[in-house]
Amino acid sequence: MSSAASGHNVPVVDVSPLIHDSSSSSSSFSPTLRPCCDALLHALEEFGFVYVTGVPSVIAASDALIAPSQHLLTKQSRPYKEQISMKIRPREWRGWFGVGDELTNGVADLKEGLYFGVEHDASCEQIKKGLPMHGQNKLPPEHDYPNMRKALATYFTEAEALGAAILRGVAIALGLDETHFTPLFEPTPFSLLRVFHYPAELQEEQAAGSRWGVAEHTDYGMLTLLHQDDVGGLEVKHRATGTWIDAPPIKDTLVVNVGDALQVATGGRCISTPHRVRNVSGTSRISMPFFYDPSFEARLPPPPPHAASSIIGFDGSIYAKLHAASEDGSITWRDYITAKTSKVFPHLAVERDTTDV
Ligand SMILES: O=C(O)CCC(=O)C(=O)O
Repeated sequence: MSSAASGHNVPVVDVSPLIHDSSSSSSSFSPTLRPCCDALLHALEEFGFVYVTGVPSVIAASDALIAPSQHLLTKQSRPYKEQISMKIRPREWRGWFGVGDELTNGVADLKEGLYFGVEHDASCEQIKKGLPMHGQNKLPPEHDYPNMRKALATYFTEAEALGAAILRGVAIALGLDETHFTPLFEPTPFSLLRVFHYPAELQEEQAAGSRWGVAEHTDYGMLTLLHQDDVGGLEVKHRATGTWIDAPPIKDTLVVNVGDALQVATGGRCISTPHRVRNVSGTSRISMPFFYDPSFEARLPPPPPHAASSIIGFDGSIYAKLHAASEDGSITWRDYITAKTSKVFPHLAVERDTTDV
């Protein structure tokens, strides 16, 4: 059933009060700040998704990055893209992957894409220590795509600032200290950015419902900020009714959704909602999800004792199992993310120092 038919639509919230009002005392909050925070929380409680508007600098930065990425994915040959394959130095978890390489819930997706992470200098401590998922982003030659590395860095800065602002809003609406979530992201967030291309010609199996652009899943982290082009195809499961609703493109917005780790961190208040992508438009679709996630060594709070699945979430069993298996009952973002990544690209699995989950 479409969202129009079900009468449920993911809400649109103008988050400019959160961007412009950085006062740290609730007595000096602008009059629009609290209603904005409440509207955000309300959307994340009912849908786990919200469209955010009032973020022109983030939209401009995503436009600057999506244009060259789209050209690279849709116009270049496979051998050209293979020069920056994820299979080169796979531990770094960066570069291009082809259609069918990424699995969602064990099923190969009908999409190709690019993975980017925080940019690390070859001489940095993390690289010297050989930490997984650290490295330099693989980009096409500068003479073909001038300024792409700069556009990438600008987008990371903009998206991380927006992620922090939204979590501040969630904390305020929950009646917590506005910096409640901040320590998880210190010293620096371990964000990941993906650019996906859902080719036009792969629509047949998707129309039949036997394959997906991205199969049903929840996101594992804290917050996802998604730029989608104007093609459409994102579907979100509405918790109260269990129906799939469309999340169509809306100009000058980003789609923001809750991941499993934020669902746990809010005691189940914000919901990590199953979603999926089906491109049956006959046109290529491009999207760019940005995962605003804790620092690599951040300690993650355990799920509350005897947590119901409504708290640990759709895919939160990994989170709960890792906690149960750890000696002191605490796990790091590193434990969690490396457990997750080995499931989506089994052939690129990075080593973990935790027991199998
Ligand atoms: O491409 C999209 O619109 C959504 C992608 C997605 O679901 C994800 O990366 O988790």
